[in-house]
Amino acid sequence: MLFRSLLLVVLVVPALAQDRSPYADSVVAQFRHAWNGYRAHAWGHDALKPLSRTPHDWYRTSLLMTPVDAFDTMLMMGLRDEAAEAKQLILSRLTFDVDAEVQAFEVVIRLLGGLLSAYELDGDPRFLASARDLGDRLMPIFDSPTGLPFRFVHLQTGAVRDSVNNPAEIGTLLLEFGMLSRHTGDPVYAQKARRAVDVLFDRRSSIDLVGTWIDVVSGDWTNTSSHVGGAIDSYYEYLLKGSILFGDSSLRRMYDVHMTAVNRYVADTVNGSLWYGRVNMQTGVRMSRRYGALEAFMPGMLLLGGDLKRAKALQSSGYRMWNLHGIEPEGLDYGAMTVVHPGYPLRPEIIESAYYLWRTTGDPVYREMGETFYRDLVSYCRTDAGFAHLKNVVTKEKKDAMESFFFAETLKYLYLLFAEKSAFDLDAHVLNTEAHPYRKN
Ligand code: DMJ
Repeated sequence: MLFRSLLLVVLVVPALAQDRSPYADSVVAQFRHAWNGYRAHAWGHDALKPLSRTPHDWYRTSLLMTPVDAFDTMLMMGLRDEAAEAKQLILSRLTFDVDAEVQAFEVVIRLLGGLLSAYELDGDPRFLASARDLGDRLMPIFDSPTGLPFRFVHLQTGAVRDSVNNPAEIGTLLLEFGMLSRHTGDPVYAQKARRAVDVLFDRRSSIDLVGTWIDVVSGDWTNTSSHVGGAIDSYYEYLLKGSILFGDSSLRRMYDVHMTAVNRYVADTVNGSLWYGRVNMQTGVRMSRRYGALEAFMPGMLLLGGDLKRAKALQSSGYRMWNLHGIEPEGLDYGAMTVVHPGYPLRPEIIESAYYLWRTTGDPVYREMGETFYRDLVSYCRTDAGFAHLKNVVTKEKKDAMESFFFAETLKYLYLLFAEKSAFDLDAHVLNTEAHPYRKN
């Protein structure tokens, strides 16, 4: 009997690793449901408010956040009609010649990233022209005395503001500006983004950590809390992904310098479970035991960087965090196992990590985790017109918002987790921090 079960495992597990789970089609149906809500109630706007069924725009004029973010997911899911209508909307209506002061990071990862991947996947040069126009309008952010970018720029006047910026918003321009240079042949975009990263790296502390806020005019840190959550997270992610996408070993060395310090000071083991909390960047002294939905990207990044052991351990901790209330909170005190920030804005990171782990190990436990995430999302967040954020993961009270990254990332990673491996050639691509794929060469 034991022999038969073992034989079954040996025969079935490798086959399963290639299989498409029935959940894949179910995720596509949920994507359609959310897109139909956007179509019916928010067409041409940035996003749908799924409870009031009204549109939401970030600025005075819509920049089509949802269609641009959603387009490559549609192509991956084989939703040809939806992709055709999204393409038509984007190419006929999207303009960056608007009276708006935008947050560079957000438009870079969602719009510049979405347009670049649309260009690679679809081939229409109008996507690249639009990406270049946006890139040119963003360039004034780099005109600071240090070369570190400002946070906001006016798309028509080029006026910049907010000299205090953070590592994530400084470092997470590397892939998009690098790809813009690759596709246009103009090196200036890559050079500016790379210089910003070099300057930031040089501002690291003597123990090789970065803080949360830095003044781009003086180069001084204004907040010295060091962690792997929002405001720092994708700086580390882009050092690693930049090294892979551009074959740049110096970026890999920078990543390794930081990860050695992060694993020494920021990593924290409580009752045998691995977490990453908050410490002072200069001393390494622990400031708090906070982990959350954003930090949950970390297992995926650790895995991509070759650290399978920590990736698995941290994903198990994240899964405990999720199961505490049946859906993960924005902030958890992992010492007391209590919620400190109760919202859930449909974030993808824990699913992204499950995808990388599944894709690499083929261990069914990661698909099972994904099934839990998926079922809970549908149970608690689905509405008649789409999916809604939760104000509170304990009470499950909803909030009237559906971020565009729900289409770009959350549903894409769920789909890829359940689809057959060949649905997307991860080995040939790097996914940006918004899950937009770029070809390695
Ligand atoms: C996305 O816009 C990106 O993944 C970003 O790096 C972090 N926040 C959201 C998703 O949670």
